[in-house]
Amino acid sequence: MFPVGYDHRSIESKWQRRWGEIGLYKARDFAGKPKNYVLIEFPYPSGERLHVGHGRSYCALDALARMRRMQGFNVLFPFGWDAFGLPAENYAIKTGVHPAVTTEENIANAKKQAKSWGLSFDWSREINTTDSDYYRWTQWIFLRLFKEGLAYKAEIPVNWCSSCKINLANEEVVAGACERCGAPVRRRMREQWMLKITAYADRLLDDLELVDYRDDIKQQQINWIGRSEGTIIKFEVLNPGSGANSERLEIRNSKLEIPVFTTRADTLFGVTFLVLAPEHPLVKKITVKGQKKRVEAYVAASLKKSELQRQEERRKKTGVFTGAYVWHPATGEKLPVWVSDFVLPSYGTGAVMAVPAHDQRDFEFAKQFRLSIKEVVKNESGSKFPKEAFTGEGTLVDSGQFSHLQSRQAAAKITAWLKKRGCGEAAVDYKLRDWVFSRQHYWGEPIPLVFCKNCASKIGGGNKDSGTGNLSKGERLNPGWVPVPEKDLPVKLPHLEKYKPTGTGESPLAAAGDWVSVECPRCGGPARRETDTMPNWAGSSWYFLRYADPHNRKQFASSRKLKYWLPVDWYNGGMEHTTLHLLYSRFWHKFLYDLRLVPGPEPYSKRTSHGVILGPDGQKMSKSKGNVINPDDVVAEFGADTFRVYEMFMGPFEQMTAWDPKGVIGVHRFLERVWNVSGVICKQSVVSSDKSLERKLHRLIKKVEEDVLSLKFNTAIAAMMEFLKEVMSSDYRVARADWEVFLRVLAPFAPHLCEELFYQLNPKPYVRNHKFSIHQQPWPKYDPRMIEEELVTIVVQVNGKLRGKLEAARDKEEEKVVELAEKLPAVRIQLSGAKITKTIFLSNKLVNFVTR
Ligand code: ANZ
Ligand code: ZN
Repeated sequence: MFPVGYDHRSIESKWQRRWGEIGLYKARDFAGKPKNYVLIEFPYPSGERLHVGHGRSYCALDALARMRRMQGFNVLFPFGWDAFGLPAENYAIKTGVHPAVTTEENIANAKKQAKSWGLSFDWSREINTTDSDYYRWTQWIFLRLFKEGLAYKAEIPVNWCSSCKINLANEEVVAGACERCGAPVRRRMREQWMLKITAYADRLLDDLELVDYRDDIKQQQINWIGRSEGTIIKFEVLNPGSGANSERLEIRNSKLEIPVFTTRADTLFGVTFLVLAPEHPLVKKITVKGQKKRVEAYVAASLKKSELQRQEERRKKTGVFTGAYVWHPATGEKLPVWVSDFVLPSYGTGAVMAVPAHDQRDFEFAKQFRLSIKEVVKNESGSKFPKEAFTGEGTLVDSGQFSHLQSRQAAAKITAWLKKRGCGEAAVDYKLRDWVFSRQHYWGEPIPLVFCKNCASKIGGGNKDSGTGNLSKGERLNPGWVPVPEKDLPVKLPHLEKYKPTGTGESPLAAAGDWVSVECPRCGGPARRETDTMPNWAGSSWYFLRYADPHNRKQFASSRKLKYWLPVDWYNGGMEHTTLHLLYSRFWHKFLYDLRLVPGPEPYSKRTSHGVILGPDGQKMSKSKGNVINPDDVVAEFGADTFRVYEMFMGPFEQMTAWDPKGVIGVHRFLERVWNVSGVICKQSVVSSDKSLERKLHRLIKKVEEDVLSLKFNTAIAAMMEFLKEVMSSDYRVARADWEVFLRVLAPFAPHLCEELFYQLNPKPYVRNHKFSIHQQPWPKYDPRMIEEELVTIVVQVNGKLRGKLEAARDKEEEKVVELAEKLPAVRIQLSGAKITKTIFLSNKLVNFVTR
């Protein structure tokens, strides 16, 4: 009866079909069991298909999901496609086929792959972010953000690749160059939609305490948010060319001020000039006539540089004088205002008070342009001033009433003093920037807003009678921008044949005249749709919510279902997504939480990341190096179970590991051996297992369970391999029932093989019940008493004469047993004064001391 060889081909397709037919992995809403939501990052369906890196995350979390089901949890383990965005668009551009077509094809192919791996996804909940039934809710959430005043248009620099002729997202700029073509990236100013994620900065930081993320992942979130405490100080601008006191008064009334952000208010008396970022809006306003040309040329040149280039510490400082001056708020001195690209527009206020004696960049700048340097902080040790800036803290000098104070205390006092005079206050600044939420690409969710000139003029004119009272915060913040009514969602992405980037920097949608012209939903007048689309981060910012209720047409998900399934119990994904994606989705979730639309403040209870898989040569896998392992080949040759087990066995889950083809063969042999051993056990009739094997089995159950929950899939598998060896070397002294326990432990890892072998051993329940499966059997319980170490009695002799006995754990190391033996009272007496010449040790049996 028993088939001769392990034929993965027939087994795997057979069981996959059956599991699909009986809906084995369907998650049931409100089932009366504890829920467990296991989530993996959903993939981009690119032309490259799924690779072994996807396999690592999917197979491991699949084993977890399967074990959790056997442990009695109602598991939600869903899957879907993050199908908008650049990868899909790039692929379409490369192949010349419309992204809608290639996306569908790519999904079909990747789905076939994922299915061939035997993953236990609940396919009935599959989602696709490009499906208008899905993105209607992405648009809906955006509109809620807009209405709450968390979306605004701003003129900001965008990264322009002059070779690809497109605007690049920051993450597509690598070391100042375009990620795809390598050409240098220029910065251009453009109006973009922004989302005010900074309004949530503190909560995104503080609530990290509520979650169990791996330490380095938490740290990345903290660094990215980059909270820093300091002072904003306002410097008043003098009228250009002025100097006389009478004119100073005049300007007092004009109130042109330059706010700066500093973490070192204690150095206020050392400020000798101010520096603005080239992008600073005040540059144009304050530059005097005579300096205009020079300043404009400098600003144009710096826009060509990337942020990274600008921050390079060792670069020679460049800059230009605006001709304008500010007053020092404490000393009343006139300070020149310069422009330099080492000041970034996106940090602090985009302007700095330069303290060359105590800031190295300011120091270099002052040297370069012969500006004055004034020392105001001293410290006996550590100062190399005037060779370089002294950046440490110390005692204040030449600082008026604040002299002799220590830095920290001085900073607080100076801040309070400034506040009293209305020219400064304590401030917190974040590295985190608001989220640039528009892209000039075709393949994305349309932003559901229209622009109406008529409405703009009503709001802009400040006419109180025009009924601005019923406007949302968003409309008041963005005059003329009118949301598409919720009942008209989704705003479907029109089918365009010209989907390639236009070369002008505008979205291809701008050319779709019919689609762009609409009636204003507010006043009925002529209006234009927003033609920018959402970034590829949008759809993934809330997809885990949709899985709770993927077919809902009235809401993004029902609150009862959200309450049942959320938060995600365990989320795994790539290390490259542990900053932005995690922050963005946590931000959206918190926003929805504030609207009482989701049950808790955090979306994911636990977050882990898998290590990258390298090619067999230890290099990053890439087509050009020819070291790419195609999972389809592995599955075809060795089967999905081998692929799965190898993906988990190859090394510690969280570490970078090289693919080893020999390792794959080793895993395949292991599974073959499982097959063969099962054949032997099927034929024999051992009623009760060898005691020591039975103990080992119990230990195995415990170990696998613990290892899976702590991401040690590799050691769990090693323990199963070890157990199998023991079975073979102990002459198969395993009862059928115990062997079935072993199969149940292995089932989450090699689901097809174990299902088949379980069936071979127990065909009846399968025949009787079409829905019967090993994957529905309970996870075996280990007996704690069986885990305890087994004790053996060891005889202790001195010169061959029995002097005592001791109990020790089986297989205890020689060294330890001998130590115990020496301590037995009778033995001690015999050994006192004698010299041991030899110690004979028989494992688990005897110790014999030979003396002279
Ligand atoms: C005066 C000063 C004196 C500063 C001194 C430092 C030392 P962190 O700690 O990273 O938050 N700064 C502020 N805005 C900037 C911008 N847009 N581009 C470049 N530099 C900027 O950094 C805060 C410090 O970075 C601020 O404190 C400011 O320089 C500079 F002895 O102000 B400091
Ligand atoms: Zn209107």
